[in-house]
Amino acid sequence: MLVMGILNITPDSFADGGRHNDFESAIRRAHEMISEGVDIIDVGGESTKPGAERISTQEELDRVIPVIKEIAKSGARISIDTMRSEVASQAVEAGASIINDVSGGLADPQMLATAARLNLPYIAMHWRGHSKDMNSRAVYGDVVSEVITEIEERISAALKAGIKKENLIIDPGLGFAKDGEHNWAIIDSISKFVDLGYPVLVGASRKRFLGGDNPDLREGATIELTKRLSTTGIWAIRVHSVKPHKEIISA
Ligand code: PMM
Repeated sequence: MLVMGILNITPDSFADGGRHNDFESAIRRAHEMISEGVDIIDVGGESTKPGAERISTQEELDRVIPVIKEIAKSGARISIDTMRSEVASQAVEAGASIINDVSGGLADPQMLATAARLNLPYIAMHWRGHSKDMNSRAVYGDVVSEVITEIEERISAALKAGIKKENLIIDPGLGFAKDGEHNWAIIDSISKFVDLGYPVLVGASRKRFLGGDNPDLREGATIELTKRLSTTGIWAIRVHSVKPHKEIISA
């Protein structure tokens, strides 16, 4: 199971603030993750936390492109966490080699065709709408079967757009239009997602359903969950801290 390390470049990600300091902090953090054995560094410039407002394409590019260019020099494998095809294209030019789209191609009508043209691994996450009002979409009869059906629809759309089967990765999208009960039901049935025949990425790290209002307190639960997921056949986990996850996987 691979470890994808999160590198969010949003104004609230680094304590010191300011564009230059954000850049320096991001590069420092990337090198730290590399020294800890990270497999993929997931660079994102747009917050998708519940309630988050969107930023402009230019703002997103200004945040991620310089950081990707710099990290790429180290030879690290980089994914770009974006819903925008323009950001995906420029990120790939800058050195990213995986596209991580939390909207599974739903936010930008050009995304699937762009991913097909770029011919790189494409992560399609389960998504029901933008973060601003996603909590109102957390309504399911049977969450597991509905999320699987909706992921299957995205797989069909991706294949139809020309994305190769071997480039497709799926993600159940924990915390995206899902409450705590929904997230746990999906985790309990993660083998059903693995059985779809595509690599599965799971992003649970420090999310609210792991308990507590302070994200730091959710870290222990995240590591426990990684231990549990490490025997399920999933492809990778997306986490904030790299070292403890690497350790628990190899323990
Ligand atoms: N979660 C967040 C952002 N990007 N990408 C994928 N593929 N899966 C996720 O679960 C996911 C993601 C939000 O978490 P963060 O605010 O801690 O980055």
